[in-house]
Amino acid sequence: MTTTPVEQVAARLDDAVRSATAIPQPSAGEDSLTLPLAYEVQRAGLALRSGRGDTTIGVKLGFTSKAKAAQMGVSDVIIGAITSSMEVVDGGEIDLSALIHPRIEPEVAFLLGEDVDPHDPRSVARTAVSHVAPALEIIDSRYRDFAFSLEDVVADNTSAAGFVTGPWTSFAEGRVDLDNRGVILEQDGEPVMTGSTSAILGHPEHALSAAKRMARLYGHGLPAGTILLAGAATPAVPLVPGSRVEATVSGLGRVGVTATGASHG
Ligand code: 0L1
Ligand code: MG
Repeated sequence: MTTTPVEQVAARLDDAVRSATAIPQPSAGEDSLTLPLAYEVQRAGLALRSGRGDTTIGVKLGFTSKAKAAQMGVSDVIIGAITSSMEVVDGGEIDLSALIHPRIEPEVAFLLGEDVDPHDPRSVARTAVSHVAPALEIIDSRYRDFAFSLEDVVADNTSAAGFVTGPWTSFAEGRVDLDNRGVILEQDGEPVMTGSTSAILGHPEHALSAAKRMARLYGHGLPAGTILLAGAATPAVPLVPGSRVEATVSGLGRVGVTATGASHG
């Protein structure tokens, strides 16, 4: 069967996910991508996952911290999808043998209680949020050395590999203040990163309008039930075999996961 260049890159990335084997970056070879094409690759990859019953259940933003955006030389966030197979229960285990060189970062997650129409200016993501939770995101670039261009990482579904959400708090108007909340990331009971929710676009709620804008631009849906990972509050750390990682977001609570097995990296 004839496949397009977009489908070929998507298939290579999908194989990399399923075999937990790093591949060369498209930007390093003849498959160099523009940003719109990179999002097409991302969509094609999600279609392959969906064909295996791995459905999209949310979206995530990347490059939401000024430091990370500056490091990448970009001025806007990126959007990816999180799928059912990526979800790990709070307090549960993540098997590193299915991953390449995983890292973990503390985030804030929102749950949409109502549909958001990315194309309707009257549809406001913030008012559609029903709950908020502390979260952990596991990122695992499918590229060698965890190195990539902006287009490479978009094609790779923004390195999305896993996520854990902690206890959900009702997001009644004005009741949950997410401004400049302290965030601690602990590994085996020892703090390894500290930060603030203000590292997420200045305020995690800014991620809601950003996600709506990016969803409109790049064809993501935001139906009721969507989990929205707003972005990292600290830099990511390597996920060490056997370790227990917990994140605390002041005022929201704790979320944790234990790493089992050994990654391929
Ligand atoms: O979730 C993130 O902030 C990661 C976005 C992609 C960049 C990376 O893999 O570090
Ligand atoms: Mg993240």
